[in-house]
Amino acid sequence: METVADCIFCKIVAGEIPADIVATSTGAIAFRDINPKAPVHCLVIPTEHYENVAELAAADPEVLAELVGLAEGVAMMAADTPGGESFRLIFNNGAEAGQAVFHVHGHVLAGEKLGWNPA
Ligand code: DGP
Repeated sequence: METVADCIFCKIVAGEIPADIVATSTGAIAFRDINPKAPVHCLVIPTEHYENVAELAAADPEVLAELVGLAEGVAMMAADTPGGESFRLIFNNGAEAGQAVFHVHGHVLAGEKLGWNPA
């Protein structure tokens, strides 16, 4: 499996640093964000290292679809909250868009009626 030695998310995949993993699939995992912005705030990541969502989509669209499926599963865990079955899935792509960790990750936000909607 391709990894990047100093990538914090590769270390989470490898079990070298702890994370609250809530779901897994063949090529992806979901774990709670260390700095949650909603009652449910998880990250969905591929187990293999890709820098951003565009790179992942070009290289392995099936794993990108896995990330979406995991995101839906994570959101369903909060289905009995005010947010119901709704969720937001955000990929920051590039530093100027807010990406700080360069192992592609989708932010899954759920568990409340979500505010701020720039789109
Ligand atoms: P972004 O700005 O889109 O690259 O989001 C990076 C997210 O990763 C940010 O919300 C905080 C989270 N994060 C960074 N380091 C760790 C970590 O070691 N563990 C966990 N669970 N989350 C982390």
